[in-house]
Amino acid sequence: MNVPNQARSSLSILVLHGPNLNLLGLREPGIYGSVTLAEIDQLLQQEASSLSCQVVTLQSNHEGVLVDAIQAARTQHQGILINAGAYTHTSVALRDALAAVALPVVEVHLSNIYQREPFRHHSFIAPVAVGQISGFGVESYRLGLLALVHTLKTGARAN
Ligand code: CA2
Repeated sequence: MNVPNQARSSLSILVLHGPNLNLLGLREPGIYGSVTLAEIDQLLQQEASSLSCQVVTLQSNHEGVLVDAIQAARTQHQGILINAGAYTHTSVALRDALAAVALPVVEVHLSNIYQREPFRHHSFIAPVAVGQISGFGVESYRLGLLALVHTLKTGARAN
């Protein structure tokens, strides 16, 4: 886990990246772009600084590791920003963990999952998230963090 600017703020966000996202910038740049995951994490750290909050990032290819991180977040973080990768479309376990911790969740995707294959159109996470941002590349993460921090600071929800 990457934990800079820790002492700066009491608001802490857990950022979770799911399977294969460690390959970003290294494979298939035509679909997911040329930015690496380390660069995305760096961008989020900078954005967090300007929002006076802290982000802790974790990537895992293992569903159970992500479930453990979500469960642990209950006592360590105030919100979760998640790109669950392919687990978005398959994982009841991640959805149950997110529902159980009851922290505000924002779901993000680099690609527009609704313009892609039909099996990517369903998200198990969307029903337990405050909202979803999909299709803006790296901007999806930045916008997602902004939306999550706004939700936490104002309590704003659309419904
Ligand atoms: O668009 C997204 O952010 C996705 O969550 C990415 C997932 C995909 O399964 C979701 O449907 C949408 C895939 C991440 C795989 O990332 C790679 C990066 C480089 C090379 C290969 C895979």
